[in-house]
Amino acid sequence: MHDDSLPPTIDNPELDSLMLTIKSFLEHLEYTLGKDKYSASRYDIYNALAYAVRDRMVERWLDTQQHYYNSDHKRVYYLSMEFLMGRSLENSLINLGLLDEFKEAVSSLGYDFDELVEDEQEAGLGNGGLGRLAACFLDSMATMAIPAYGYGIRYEYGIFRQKITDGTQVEIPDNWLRYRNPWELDRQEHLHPVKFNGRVVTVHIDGKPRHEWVDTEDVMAMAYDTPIPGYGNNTVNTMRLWCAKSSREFDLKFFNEGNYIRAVEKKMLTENISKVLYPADNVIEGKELRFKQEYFLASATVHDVIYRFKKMHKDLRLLPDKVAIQLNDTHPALAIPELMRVLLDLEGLSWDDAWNVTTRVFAYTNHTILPEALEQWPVWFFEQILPRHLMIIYEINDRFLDEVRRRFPGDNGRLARMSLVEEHWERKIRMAHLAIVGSHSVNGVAALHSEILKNDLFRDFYEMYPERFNNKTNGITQRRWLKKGNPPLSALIDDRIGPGWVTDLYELEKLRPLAEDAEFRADWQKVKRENKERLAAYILKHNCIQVDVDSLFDCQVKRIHEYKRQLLNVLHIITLYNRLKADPSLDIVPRTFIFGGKAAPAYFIAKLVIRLINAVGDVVNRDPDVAGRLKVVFLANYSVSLAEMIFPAADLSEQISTAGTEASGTGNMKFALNGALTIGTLDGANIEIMEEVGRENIFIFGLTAEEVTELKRKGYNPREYYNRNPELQKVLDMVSGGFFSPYDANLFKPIVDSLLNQGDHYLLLADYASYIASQEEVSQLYRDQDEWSRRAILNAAGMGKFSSDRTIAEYARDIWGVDTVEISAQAQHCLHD
Ligand code: 4GP
Repeated sequence: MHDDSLPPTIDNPELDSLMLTIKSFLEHLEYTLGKDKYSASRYDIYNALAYAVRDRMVERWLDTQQHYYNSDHKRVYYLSMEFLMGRSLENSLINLGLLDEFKEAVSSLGYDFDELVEDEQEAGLGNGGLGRLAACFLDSMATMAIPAYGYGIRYEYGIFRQKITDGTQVEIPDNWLRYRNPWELDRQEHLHPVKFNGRVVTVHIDGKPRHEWVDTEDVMAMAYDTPIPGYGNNTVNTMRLWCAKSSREFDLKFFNEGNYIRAVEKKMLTENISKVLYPADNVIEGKELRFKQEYFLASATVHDVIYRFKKMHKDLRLLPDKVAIQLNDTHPALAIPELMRVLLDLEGLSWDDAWNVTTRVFAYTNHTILPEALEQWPVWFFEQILPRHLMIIYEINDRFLDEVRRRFPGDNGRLARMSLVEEHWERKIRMAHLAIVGSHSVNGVAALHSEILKNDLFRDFYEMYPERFNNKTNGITQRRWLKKGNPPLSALIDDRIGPGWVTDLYELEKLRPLAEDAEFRADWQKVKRENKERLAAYILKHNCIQVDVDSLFDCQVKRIHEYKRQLLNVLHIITLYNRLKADPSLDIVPRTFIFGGKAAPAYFIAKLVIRLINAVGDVVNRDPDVAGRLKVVFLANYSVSLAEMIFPAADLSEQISTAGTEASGTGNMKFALNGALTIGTLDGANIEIMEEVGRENIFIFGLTAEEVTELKRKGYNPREYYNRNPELQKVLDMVSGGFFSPYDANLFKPIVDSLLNQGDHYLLLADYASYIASQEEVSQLYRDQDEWSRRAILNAAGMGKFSSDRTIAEYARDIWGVDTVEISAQAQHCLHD
């Protein structure tokens, strides 16, 4: 096929980079995939292109890893049950500085680059904020040349794909590996046995007792590596994901007895461990399989880390000089007793040495204070599945409680509160306590959240170990969330202040004076319009709803959760609808309400809220009385790729959680970076966004975290608000009375019940009036497009702090103690050798 596909210049000895790219693409199509241009499917074309991109990373990757090995710098291991990576093709090309070249190569071969990009199955190995943060951190660590590894699980099925059928969420399995994953390399040689079950025996070696964990059932963890290229440098780091493989192909006993199915059953069951991501965000799944997944990640990773360390060093007491392990929430916290087990039982360290090493290696990040998300595993799980770890945890606890006794004599209440073992009802291990006691650092993810950890959730621990507690306000990578997601805005910014912001987001400060420049504001508005048109076309195609690009795009995209209060947004929509119905000539600012987000499959109320949004949309979108003024759109299957289209098109960013509940939020940062104004509560990182962009450039409403606590303390009665506010009363009566569900009048009753009869836990009614008033201010301002865009520019200009580069720099300096390691440019020369 070469003859009729390649441009004639291919025989020219002066092959330039473009020709190499074309050649590489064609070779992959032919030799890796075994296709020609006649037989290739669109996935083949995409895969050939992806392989060509990966090739350009491989030499830098090998160089980077070789350099880390030779220089023996301290390395960071970021352990996370979730990595919400999104698509890799365009992002890799941007980071490698090859986007234009590859676009040209693709179009010279007659393919449409933008269409090919859409053929990539996104890597959705995460639920929401915590998983996406991990992905942003990988990008920042590579860009800042930090020797770092992401460690996680290679789920065969990522977060489910969401379909909306008759207004209801339907979950479809995400078979993302079906068309192969060109970004990963399987490492058959990196196999670690992970043990489960069995029993513990004590043997005596040189007169000293040693514990051995025997009669275990082992599952092999096999590594799959994905390259993580830094932006504009030669660093390529690694994300290593573990896949469960059976330790034996068949159970010979059953095989010989002729029971073939029983013989392979075991294999299937063990391989289930990496089968599927648990689809719940901010809530624990107390399932045995999830427990096994967590240990699987923890154990395989600890062994890998030690294996790497031992290639260069003998004395494991030096581990903290070379290794920092960050626990992304408590999900991988079993790595603490696992490292203790390895050091004590396999390496023969004393308890004191092992404990010293462990606490200096580990650091723990908390991502939520919601009680339903704090992991506690039944003691009987440990007894059956991890008996040796239970012994170790008990010993950690005994020693820890002795320390508490010494510090706070006679304070039994404190002992019970701080114990690693919860004794009520079923005995359970409190994983957050284990993570705090076993680490040298505990951080929250925004200033308010870290204060709540110290003063409230982990107060006892803060009193005991104040030096461990610190804050690391979250950030996002501007490479994906501005440069890749919003090319027109990136181009405009580059044109005015240069491209320095791509690696130093504080450069956006230079936009501040431009906010006063009418021509710049006009250009800014043009870009926003272009992005709104792109989203409007998507909405028309997928939802068959025509939206007005001149209307205010009012967006709330995130997981559906009661504390995030999508319902409060809906109450506002119904309020506007009622006002228009009461007075059709009312002059209101036209709005398009855009929602996106998945609900955990078993979360009844959250799924009902999705139905309500769609039901309200059905009424509003069809009513001629409000036509041209209100539209409601629920975009199905909110994902990283969809997010990349929504943020650039948004005018208003809804960040309306009950104060004190959203640990940080990161969508809030993505919106503001793309020039949306925020309406929000004083919660999570909203507070710091306000500080950076100025109080006058953000719409703040509602109770503060302190006021929320105070109101609950005094006794909150939602009915008071209902009785006092006729507009609110009407809205709630419509929802509970079946106005939006004429065929099933009681359908939405549970929603109103949760507010009026079950305590309105997230204080929607208390914040309603203030929210509505704030939305009126939003509308007023939107009438003045010039002033609106001035403030939007000031928002983007204030986003410097919210780069994940800043966050990572703080982790590196305060927690990990790692340096940057620049990789020299040899790799590119090799390509041409
Ligand atoms: C999320 C928090 O809800 C969010 O506020 C925060 O920005 C994000 O972590 C990253 O720190 N938590 C989760 C979770 O996603 O599953 O707990």
